[in-house]
Amino acid sequence: MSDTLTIALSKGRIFKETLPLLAHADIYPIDDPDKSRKLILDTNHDNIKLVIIRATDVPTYVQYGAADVGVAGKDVLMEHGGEGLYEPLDLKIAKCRLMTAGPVDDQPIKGRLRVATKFVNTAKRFYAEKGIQVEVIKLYGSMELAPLVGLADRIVDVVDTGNTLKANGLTPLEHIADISSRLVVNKAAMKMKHHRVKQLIERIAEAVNS
Ligand code: PRT
Ligand code: MG
Repeated sequence: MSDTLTIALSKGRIFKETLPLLAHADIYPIDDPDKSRKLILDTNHDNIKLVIIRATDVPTYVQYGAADVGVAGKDVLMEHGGEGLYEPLDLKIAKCRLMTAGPVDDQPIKGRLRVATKFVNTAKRFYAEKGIQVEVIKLYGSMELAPLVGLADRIVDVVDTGNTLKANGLTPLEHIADISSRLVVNKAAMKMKHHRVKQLIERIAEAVNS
């Protein structure tokens, strides 16, 4: 392990909403990920780097120690599982709800319920706990389309305003979990870089609570 502290973030809302929290820890990226093609961003500290990756890849990078610390949605963490990770802090950013949804004009469903989602493990767990037999169909995006074209009866997706569901003739049905983004830490880094990681967690916690 080097003396560099690597922080994994995804572009978009998580990056934007994490910036003020990092600023409170006196960490500022030098490059703007929307303008730069760099995947590793320098910061105002020589020994702190930001890696910019897909939201769903953040737990993997942190689990394997390719990043020491990361920010990931609870939806992504529920789906990935907690192996190799600590989850010390709720950042209370990028809030939404994980829901099931279906057509507004729902028809009685014949046979086994078909559920389209990128959250395959979470969906299976949710319906299994309710004792409902489902066929889960893995998608990588635009889940809202699946019921419209007869691919599925239900979707499992994160919902914020609900506008995307509404625009596609869908309505939220069951609440699975309240979602916000979490700070995750590689278990080995928590030991080997204890002082720096602890300090970072404390500064970010202060920012969250202010
Ligand atoms: O976009 P990409 O495929 O790379 O990955 P991603 O969609 O997982 O990443 P990103 O950056 O879009 O989301 C990162 C995290 O933000 C998610 O893991 C969630 O924890 C959180 N988050 C908060 C959301 C939303 N709000 C949200 N509204 N993630 C996605 N959405 C989607 C929603 O599914 C819908 O399709 O945005 C669309 C608009 O939502 P409505 O309900 O406001 O219409
Ligand atoms: Mg997205």
